[in-house]
Amino acid sequence: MPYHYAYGLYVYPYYHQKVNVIGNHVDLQNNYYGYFAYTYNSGGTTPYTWDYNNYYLKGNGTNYAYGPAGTAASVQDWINTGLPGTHETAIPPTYKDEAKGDFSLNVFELQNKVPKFNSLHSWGQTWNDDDINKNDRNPVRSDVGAFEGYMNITGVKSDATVPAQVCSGHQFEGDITILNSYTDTVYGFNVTMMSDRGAKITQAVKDRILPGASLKVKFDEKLFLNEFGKTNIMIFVDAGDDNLSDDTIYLANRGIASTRWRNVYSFI
Ligand SMILES: [Ca+2]
Ligand SMILES: [Ca+2]
Repeated sequence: MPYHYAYGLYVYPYYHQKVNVIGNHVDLQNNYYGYFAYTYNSGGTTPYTWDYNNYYLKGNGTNYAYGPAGTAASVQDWINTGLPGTHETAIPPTYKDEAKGDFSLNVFELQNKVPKFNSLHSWGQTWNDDDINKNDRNPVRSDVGAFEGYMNITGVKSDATVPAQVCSGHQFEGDITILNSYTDTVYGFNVTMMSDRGAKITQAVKDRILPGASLKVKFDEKLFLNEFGKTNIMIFVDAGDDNLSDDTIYLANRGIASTRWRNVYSFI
């Protein structure tokens, strides 16, 4: 294909005043010219919300993007033109089953990332609530690409205990063991511990956890418990994943709140 020109996101709305190009995945390989983004609008950059797209550009003779704010030869150049937002990425994809034509993405960095945007249409349908197969999107932040994938991290247990008597100023040392229930390595998400008295500490998990592996995370900071009496503490995976029901470990002292609570410590 010595003179093959391939277009990724070719969007030529010309006079349209509202243009959303959000959350797409582009794979352009081995082309003479790989036009990964190509757009024009007579209103300049103003009509666009163009962000959260991922571009995989490999083996092209020339990578090229064109828009009202200028041209670009790489994804970073493209961001630098100022037309797109700063969440455009160039993350290599792993597909679920490329040989069988299943191009669902198995990439943690592209999971649950795209925030909801209001529909531009006047007839009031909701925006981006389902994927190309009519499967539900994550209701808060959806995946990049046409297919919504299921990404899950599980809170397994905590070895921490809440003492029976909490004095004002007690410093609680928290930990949580988490399980990577997803098919790609996970990292860079948050864990949080908080009491029902208002104290809260959030910490990023920087270590990489392989699929199926567990990690015990200790909180660097301690939770200050300032009030005497029954204290409930929750420690949870704070990752905005696709299953929020398996994130939280509940700890309590001086009484058991309900049978729904796991790892409850009673010191009556
Ligand atoms: Ca997802
Ligand atoms: Ca989860």
